[in-house]
Amino acid sequence: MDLYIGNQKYSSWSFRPWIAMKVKGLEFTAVLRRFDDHPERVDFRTFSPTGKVPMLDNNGVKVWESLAILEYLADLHPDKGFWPQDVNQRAHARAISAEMLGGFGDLRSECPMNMARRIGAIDVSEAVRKDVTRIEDIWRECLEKSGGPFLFGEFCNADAMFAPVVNRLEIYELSQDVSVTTYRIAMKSLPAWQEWQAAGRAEPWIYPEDEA
Ligand SMILES: N[C@@H](CCC(=O)N[C@@H](CS)C(=O)NCC(=O)O)C(=O)O
Repeated sequence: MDLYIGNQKYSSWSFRPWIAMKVKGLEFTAVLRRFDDHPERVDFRTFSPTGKVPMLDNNGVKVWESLAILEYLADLHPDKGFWPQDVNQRAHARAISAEMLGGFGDLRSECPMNMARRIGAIDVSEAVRKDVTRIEDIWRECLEKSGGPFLFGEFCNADAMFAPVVNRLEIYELSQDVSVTTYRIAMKSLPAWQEWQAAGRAEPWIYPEDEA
């Protein structure tokens, strides 16, 4: 199984299925394709129908879109807890994952994920503040109901969908909420998180447009 990903420093959508596959112990090869213009640049459309990453290739079965990949993995491995077992929790996990996929555009565009950035606040718009408040509410409600350490107790696809947001809230100092802090500690203590972060930090490529 091959998972095509972008730069680990910046590619927030790639991070989502990658961390889920690592945490759930799946065997796969991560195929990194850099975004920037360089002499050996591969046109993303040669391997991905949308020209975007992530893209999963399971022996010729191609799945793109981060959330569709996570759904496919849950179908392939119903025993691995990619979604919560309880039907109501599963519905909640899917709802917030879909909200992440389609929403929080201001936060995503003003505050790019960056695994190598030093922590420090930047000026953000009121729209970003609203996104952050909504995320705090989502995480607080989930953690209070489940008791943590992850949104639904055990790590699941909803945690994968919000993983890049954990980085964004930290590096731009966007939240002082206690749920955000406790959730960040749990996420950052995952060996998978540390592996992705180390790889991102080791990348020499800097893209000014992603350096807020
Ligand atoms: N909705 C897509 C978003 C994918 C996406 O925007 N990927 C970015 C990288 S994080 C990309 O491939 N950008 C390359 C480009 O636009 O040329 C998903 O969830 O997978």
